[in-house]
Amino acid sequence: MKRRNVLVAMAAAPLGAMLPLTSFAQKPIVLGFAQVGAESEWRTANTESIKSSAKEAGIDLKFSDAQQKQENQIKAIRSYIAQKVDVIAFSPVVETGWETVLVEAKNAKIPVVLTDRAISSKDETLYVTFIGSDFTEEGRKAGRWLVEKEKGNAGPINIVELQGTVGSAPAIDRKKGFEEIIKADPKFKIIRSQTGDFTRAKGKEVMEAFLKAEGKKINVLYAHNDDMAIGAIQAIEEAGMKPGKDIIIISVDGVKGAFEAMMAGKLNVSVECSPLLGPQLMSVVKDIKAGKSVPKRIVTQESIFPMEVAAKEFPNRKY
Ligand code: GZL
Repeated sequence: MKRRNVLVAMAAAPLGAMLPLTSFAQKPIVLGFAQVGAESEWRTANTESIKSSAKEAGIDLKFSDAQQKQENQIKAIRSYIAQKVDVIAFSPVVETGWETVLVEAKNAKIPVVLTDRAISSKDETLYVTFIGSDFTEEGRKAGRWLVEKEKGNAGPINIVELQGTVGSAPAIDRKKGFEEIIKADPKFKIIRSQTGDFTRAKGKEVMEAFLKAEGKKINVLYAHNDDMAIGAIQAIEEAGMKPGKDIIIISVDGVKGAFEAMMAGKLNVSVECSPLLGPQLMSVVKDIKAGKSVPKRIVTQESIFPMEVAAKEFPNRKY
């Protein structure tokens, strides 16, 4: 275009068109998230919370599902480093084995946020903050509910336990918190304890084995999540026993499936573990990019839902 025309064209253009675009349209923050998998209702709700919150926050989310395999999560974190994302966040499937890849992220000057589950590394400089529940307290809440429930019963009270994924923070800490409370009274005995890997299918399979081995000796099931408890309920019914009556069932998460089981009288209590971590994660990611300081630990506030309140609480449930 001739010089005159260019000048005329610029004069007519709206002011914004004359400044470099970057001064108006801030480049979106790029967040790489390495999710555990899709093993439970809790995880599905957690993924939904992260994706919808990223969209709402205008954050460009790169998301991966590791099918509960640590090597897949490590691969995803390495790909985010290679893509030079602004922030990396992940829910460590197990507590150990993260130092090498997190040192790579640190050397690449990419801040890391832990959500949902913790790591057991001594080097706290490998991550900015950990946003998630206090799993030990969740285990204590389960134990306290049982102690209260059985206070008039001389015992013995035989408990079978479906543990979460071996080596994961929730499995380790929910066991620890529960045992801390019940060890005060010798009438409580954990007679069988095995992992159901947080899934319904495995929870059912292991409960079938418990029933075959111990049958009517079982008084209580403590499941580290609702999905395993729901699988176990099927096994208990197929064995001709009444879940929630012949066997008292305590679980954790507070997902919709647990409320349905409680309203049907088949589950006695679910300790809440909120998966709705998306909003907190996005606000922390923005704070980190803005250079603000962020607390090392952000604990999600949670409750406990016995079957007696399930019907009233159910309409309020968001996951
Ligand atoms: C807890 C989360 C656990 C849930 C399970 O924060 O890591 O993993 O309790 C899920 O349902 O599979």
